Amino acid sequence: MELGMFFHFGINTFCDQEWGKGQDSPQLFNPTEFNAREWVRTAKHAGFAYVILTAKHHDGFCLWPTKTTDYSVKSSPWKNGQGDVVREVADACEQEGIRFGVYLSPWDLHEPCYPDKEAYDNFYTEQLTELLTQYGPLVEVWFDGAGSHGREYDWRRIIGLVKQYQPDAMVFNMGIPTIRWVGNEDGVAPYPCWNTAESAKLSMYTNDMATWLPETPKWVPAECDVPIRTNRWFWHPNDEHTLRTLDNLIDIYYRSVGHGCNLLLNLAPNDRGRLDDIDVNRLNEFMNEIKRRFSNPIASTSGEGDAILLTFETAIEVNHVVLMEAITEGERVRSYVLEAEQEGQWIELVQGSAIDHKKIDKFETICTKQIRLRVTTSVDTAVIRNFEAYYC
Ligand code: FUL
Repeated sequence: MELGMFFHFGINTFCDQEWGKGQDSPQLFNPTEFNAREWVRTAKHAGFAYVILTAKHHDGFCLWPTKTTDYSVKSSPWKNGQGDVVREVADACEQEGIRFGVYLSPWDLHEPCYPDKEAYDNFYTEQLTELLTQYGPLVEVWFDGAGSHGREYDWRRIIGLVKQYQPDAMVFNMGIPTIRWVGNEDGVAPYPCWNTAESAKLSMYTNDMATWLPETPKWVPAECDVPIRTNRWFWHPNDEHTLRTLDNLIDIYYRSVGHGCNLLLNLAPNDRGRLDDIDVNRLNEFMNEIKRRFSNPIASTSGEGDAILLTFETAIEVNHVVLMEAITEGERVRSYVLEAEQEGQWIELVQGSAIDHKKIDKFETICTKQIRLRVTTSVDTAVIRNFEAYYC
């Protein structure tokens, strides 16, 4: 899917803070111009395929009227306690034809039973069941490891519920994950970033590795999460200066999607329940530039085997190649080179290892009539579903 949009919204939005302690009054929650359709349209318009909403962050405040606690929208003045943020965002996603997922923090600073492992497992699984059963198909369930260092939850039961009610949902980084954390909050993947792994970091705040249950599949692609305002997942007043630059976002794209991973970019709705214009404008500027660069290939092809040629009508300037492997067959390519033909000679442009779902290679502009992909190591016949050249 390549592109997902994260929305961090909750009691923190009204308190100028990132991590509430679970003591902020629900009375503060009052997004008077709340507009889920606008959030989702913004994501859709920018070309994003899915949305993840923080149904409950570490402070324990629930954005849906859960039966498990009063610490929720039910106790807020918003819509006289009759509102449901999760419902509105889920419905907007359905209307816009974009997929929807939820973040439910295991760490809960409000819930009095949190220290009692068994009681909290019951509480948490009840919350999760509400989310899994009442809001339509979910694309992903985001289990955040922050704050849970050293804590064992009943993962077998938790994952059992996901499998029972949302068997197609991706599971993020905990229990029996199907998608893993890339290991930083900068939105960038190392290269190569293979889709197979046996572990990943638990969170930003510890060097511990997440303890995955033994039946975790080895195929656990990485998701690169990053906020559009540096180090700000939630909205804060007067911090427009933290908005990432266009160049920074483009670099993030090359190093996440361009390294074969999913990018999960966070936009933080403000205390009126709207997106700030400057964030939306920067997002559109960013995605317009990506579309400008990568919508019109000079030529494209596909094929199988050790050498694939991409031939142009006449000699032309080229400075990018986008490769895509048919990863339904696995990541077979282990190393490759790209070469351009000039006066009968093959000149090396790039050496790479993983191609995976997508690899974006950028190189010095060269004028050529043809480019060749040579797969130098592979574990089986390379299946290249797309090989495109661009001049950006
Ligand atoms: C982290 C959290 O502590 C941050 O607040 C944020 O939710 C980020 C996506 O994950 O672990």
